[in-house]
Amino acid sequence: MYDRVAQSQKKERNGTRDTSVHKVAIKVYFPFIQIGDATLCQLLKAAGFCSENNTEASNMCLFPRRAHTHGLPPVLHRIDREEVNQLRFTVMARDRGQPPKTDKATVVLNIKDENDNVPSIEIRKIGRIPLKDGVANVAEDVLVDTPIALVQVSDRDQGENGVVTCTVVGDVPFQLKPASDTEGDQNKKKYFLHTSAPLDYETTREFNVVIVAVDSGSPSLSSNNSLVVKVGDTNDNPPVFGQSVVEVYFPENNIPGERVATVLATDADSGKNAEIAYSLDSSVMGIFAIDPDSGDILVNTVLDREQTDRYEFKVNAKDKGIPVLQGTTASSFNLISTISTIWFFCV
Ligand SMILES: [Ca+2]
Ligand SMILES: [Ca+2]
Ligand SMILES: [Ca+2]
Ligand SMILES: [Ca+2]
Repeated sequence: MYDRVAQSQKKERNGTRDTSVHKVAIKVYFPFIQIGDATLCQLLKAAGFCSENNTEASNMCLFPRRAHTHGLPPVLHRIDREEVNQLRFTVMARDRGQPPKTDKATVVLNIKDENDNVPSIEIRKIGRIPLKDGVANVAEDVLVDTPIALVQVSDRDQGENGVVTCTVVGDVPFQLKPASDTEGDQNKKKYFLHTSAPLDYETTREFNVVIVAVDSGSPSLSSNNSLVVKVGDTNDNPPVFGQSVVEVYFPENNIPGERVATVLATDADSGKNAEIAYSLDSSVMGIFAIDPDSGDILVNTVLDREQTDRYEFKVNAKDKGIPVLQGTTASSFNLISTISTIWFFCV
């Protein structure tokens, strides 16, 4: 689209209007420099005014050069305001008298904007949060309100057509906050994507964060971009025994090395954070032993009820995370050995 700001001025010569404009050749000039048809057409073609297909210079240009053309000629090529927002040139009219008389006027075409560009959304790495190929890795123990990515939105259109509003879609623990309090270029805005609630790897390991940008054009245009947030595990869960107390009945006069019982603890974390090593109280070392991996409790000696009929000790379960977490504080693991029975507790 275009506006005519100025058009050919009517010219009076020697006080008398020259009405003999029957066969007027029109040539178009860029300011200051008169150029030939070919160059002109190249320039206009670059500006979007010329037909791509017609190789005849005189027919390629915005002005078809028909001598009787009046007013603004048709535009032969789609104009993109985002490429050229104003075109200023000189139109010259020349009659075919001898000697020819000429006149010229400057024409300025201001291209009106249409809302023909959707907002663009870029999501970039920020700080120490790794972000690559649209995937950010965020540890579950980040504080609420931690910025995890930079979001840049822009719109090539003008005015309201380029004013963009940006939001996070859906129920995810993330929100956008403007990167700056000051009102800058409305067509380009920066936001930080923040965490808005605690993350928990054990509950949700991955979020697909969809960001939608809508411009204020009429009708408005929108676009979206997304970021996958992978929540990383941290060692925030201690091992937990399935039973707080285990009771075992075990015969005396046993064979040394026999398995008394097996204890089992679980850990909600992953990897090393969930690998468990079992150990016994030092008070019963030598009498009992435990396999650190399997939790099998073995008796190393021959138990004699008349000597000791009850053993109480704690079993510890520690994970291999950093820092190491241990079984809960209610850790009174009791092994009670009666004459022929053992029962014990796990926590
Ligand atoms: Ca737009
Ligand atoms: Ca536009
Ligand atoms: Ca753990
Ligand atoms: Ca964890």
